[in-house]
Amino acid sequence: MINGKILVVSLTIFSVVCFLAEDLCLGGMDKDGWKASPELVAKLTQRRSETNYDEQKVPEYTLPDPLLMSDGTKVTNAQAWKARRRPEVLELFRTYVYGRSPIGRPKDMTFKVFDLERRALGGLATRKQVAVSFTGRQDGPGMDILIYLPNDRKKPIPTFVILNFGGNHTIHSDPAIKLSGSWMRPGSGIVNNRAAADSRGKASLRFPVEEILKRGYGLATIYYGDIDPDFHDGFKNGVHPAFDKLQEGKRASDAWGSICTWAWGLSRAMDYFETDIEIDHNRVIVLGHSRLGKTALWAGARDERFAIVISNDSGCGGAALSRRKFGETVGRINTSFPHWFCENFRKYNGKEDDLPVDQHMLIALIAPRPVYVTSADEDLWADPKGEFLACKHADPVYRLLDGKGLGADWMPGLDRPIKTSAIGYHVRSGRHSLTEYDWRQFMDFADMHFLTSSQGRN
Ligand code: GTR
Repeated sequence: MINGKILVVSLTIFSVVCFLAEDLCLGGMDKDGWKASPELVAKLTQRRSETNYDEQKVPEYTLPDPLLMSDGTKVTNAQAWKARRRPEVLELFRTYVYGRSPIGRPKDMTFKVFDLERRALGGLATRKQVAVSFTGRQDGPGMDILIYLPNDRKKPIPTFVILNFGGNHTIHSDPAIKLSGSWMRPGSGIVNNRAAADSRGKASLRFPVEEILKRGYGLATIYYGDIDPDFHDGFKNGVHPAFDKLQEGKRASDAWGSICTWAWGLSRAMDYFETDIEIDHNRVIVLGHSRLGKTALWAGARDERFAIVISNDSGCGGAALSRRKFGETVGRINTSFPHWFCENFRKYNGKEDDLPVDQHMLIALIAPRPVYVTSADEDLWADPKGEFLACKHADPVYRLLDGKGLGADWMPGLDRPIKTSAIGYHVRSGRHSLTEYDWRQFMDFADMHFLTSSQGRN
């Protein structure tokens, strides 16, 4: 009898401890987690009545199982994922979403370091600027990589690589940064002429260069328009004329869209990093904001040389699940930006349920490498919940490969990052932007992973 009582008491204590432990494992998360502000939902719905911002109106959907092969076989071990399912999923994204890029390193590509300053930023950094010619021809397409590396750390340096929207000179007021980045949208009179000297440092709030260097990281950045200007001209500008293979004068329905060209450019930057002994090419973190967040995910998915992948507010065609049709949809994005994806993607305008993939599978392609996804509270266009759910549904692949996934079942509260597992996530206060707060979480996340990696940090 006494033994029975002891058993009941012990079991009760045990379940309370388990309950608390579960709560602790979930980072003390509220099961309700983040929710969009009803006032904001009402305001945005009024502004764009054709767009759904209401969680109640998200349709029922079934996601494709990332661990189910097209032939119906279930993937049950890491070997089958790597050898069969991962290539299959990659191929689906190539064929139906982003398009196909040339394979490997272009054979005539050249790198030229045209600037090397050992005492940049008051001695804090070494600055390098590298001209990349994709075809090795002066008149061919190319890009400039701007690199800062901290001077007070042992080399090689783990480095963030990020595409920028306005030209390399916009990320910092350092007068030695080569002015770059201008193109004209034909017929529209819209000029992206950030090449003007007065735009130096204009985007510096998004690039806390000194803070990054002080934390022991390098920063490499490239103007995305160098690779492919961001407007639709029938794929005549940027890298297209040099690399596109037309079939009977026509582009293939899976020919690369601009997101794929930008991602390809990031891989070419990685080709350079592999030649620079001061950069730790085994610890390169690819990061991007918004359309360039979509790009960072695709770059990290297709190129396993990137050690960590970070998507900031990437939304539709990035981290957000398409099937939720919340905020920006496949039909909307393909209409507003017909040059971003491959032609096949348009077949799914309004038909998201027919897509053979959804964006959780894009995140799964990065496994087991660490990935970090962010959302912003006011950025309902990018569907914060859909971005979180894509992480959650990529989790089975991470768990199959290394036992550590997202480590959370519910969305965390506002400004409560999940950053101690292989999949990191936060929803930050404020708008669609890349902020110092975001960068701090990214550096904490990288610190944690690089410290625990066998190579350690210097
Ligand atoms: C918006 C677009 C989003 C996002 C954003 C950006 O207009 O609808 O998908 O990519 O632009 O890149 O700033």
